[in-house]
Amino acid sequence: MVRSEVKWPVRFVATWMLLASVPMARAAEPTKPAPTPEQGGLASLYPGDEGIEQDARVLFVDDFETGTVDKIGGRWGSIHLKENIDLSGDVHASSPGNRSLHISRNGHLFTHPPGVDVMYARFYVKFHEKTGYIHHFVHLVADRTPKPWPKGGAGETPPGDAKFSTGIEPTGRWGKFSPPGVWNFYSYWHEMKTKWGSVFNGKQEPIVPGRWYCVEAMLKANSAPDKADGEQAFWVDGELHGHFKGIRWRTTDKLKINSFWLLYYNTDQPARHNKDPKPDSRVMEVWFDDVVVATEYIGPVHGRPKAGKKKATPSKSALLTPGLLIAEPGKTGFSHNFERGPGNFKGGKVVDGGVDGSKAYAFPPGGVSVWEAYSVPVKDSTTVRLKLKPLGNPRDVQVMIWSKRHKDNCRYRIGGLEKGKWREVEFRAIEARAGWGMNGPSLEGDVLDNLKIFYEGDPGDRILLDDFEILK
Ligand SMILES: [Ca+2]
Ligand SMILES: [Ca+2]
Repeated sequence: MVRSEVKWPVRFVATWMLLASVPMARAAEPTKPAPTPEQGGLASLYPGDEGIEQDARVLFVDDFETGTVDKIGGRWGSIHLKENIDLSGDVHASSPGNRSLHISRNGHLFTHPPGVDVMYARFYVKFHEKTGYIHHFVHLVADRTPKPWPKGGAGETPPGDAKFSTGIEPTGRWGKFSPPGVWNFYSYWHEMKTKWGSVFNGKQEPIVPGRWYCVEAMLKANSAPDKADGEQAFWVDGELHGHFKGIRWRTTDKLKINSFWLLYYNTDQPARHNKDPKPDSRVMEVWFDDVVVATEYIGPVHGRPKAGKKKATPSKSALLTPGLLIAEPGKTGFSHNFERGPGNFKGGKVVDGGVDGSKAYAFPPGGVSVWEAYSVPVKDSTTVRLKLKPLGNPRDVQVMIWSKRHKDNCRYRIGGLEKGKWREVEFRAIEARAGWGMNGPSLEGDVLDNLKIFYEGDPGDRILLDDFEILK
């Protein structure tokens, strides 16, 4: 389900401001080509990973050597179920450090390196000796309109200009392998085979529970919208275990790989699917370490740091720095606060009870619409921002925008409204898409000059609308 989003959380804003104030180590220019996988990858240039974060080809690093779990969550940008996450002294044999990240049951870290056309992600991982089967695992994601947190989308085929993703995941292959199973890719893109994604099998080598592994996944976008030359590959302990070619991941070069999701997601579903004979005896715990995300092959940690123990360095990450990943909303093209009447808004009426004691516009399930009040060409930066407060319990709140270009309505769904509470809703015009399932073309290249909001509810229900803005 597509969620509407409020503005970035204060915690996140505080984090990037803090990082922005810290002088970052200047990235070294790459002086020679990256070593191939056979030559040991980028890691071979940085014994013990020491200084690897300063390589211009490296996008993000975390060795979990510094900071509390809260601090680590802050530098990634998004942490989920942090009460299940702690730091452990259990490290892999070639670890240059002393700590790893330990997750029990469920949890994740999520970050946004700068958008690229090819991403490599290397991490060390160990599953508990008594691990069960795992539902979903580590993902690389391309998202045209990224948020600080991961979005849902299970069971939805993403439009080719909006999103694609791949997960490097253990699978039991319907009970053929004992937990956690064998590695495979689980991928979502506009040409995937079923609405539940496509599976890419690699070398069917069972993962040994309780043993550390170095896993690396590569995701490479197709070189042009009409070319099916995208790829993905994965390595286990530096050995290539799967390489898949001929994939048309995207239909526009504007869609970049820009998110890394260290995910540990468990439900009882995989135990059922794999007919686990003893699901109650399983211990769902995992350890991660030495995460490096780059534009070239990284490879396992090579040798020891010159200084003995690696000097702890903070990770570098874009952390959704405004303007870096996605065009910032532009100047205000139109705004209306209902203090001087309804303007061109129709379908309801101006009432008291607006934001901060002001006026608002109350509208019934049939909706509020506005026409001929603004005319803004739709670019990536074009943003709709407004505030809503339901007085009842509305269902399926939808924004509908008529597209002259597609001769169809484009839609955007607003979820999570709470009775009696103001909520700021903000979305990009290109997130509105034609078709009931919002899987048609987007408003990109169109002109935004109308909008309607409607919902399901009792005839007497009302939603208050205030502080309506169109940003160019
Ligand atoms: Ca470590
Ligand atoms: Ca107002």
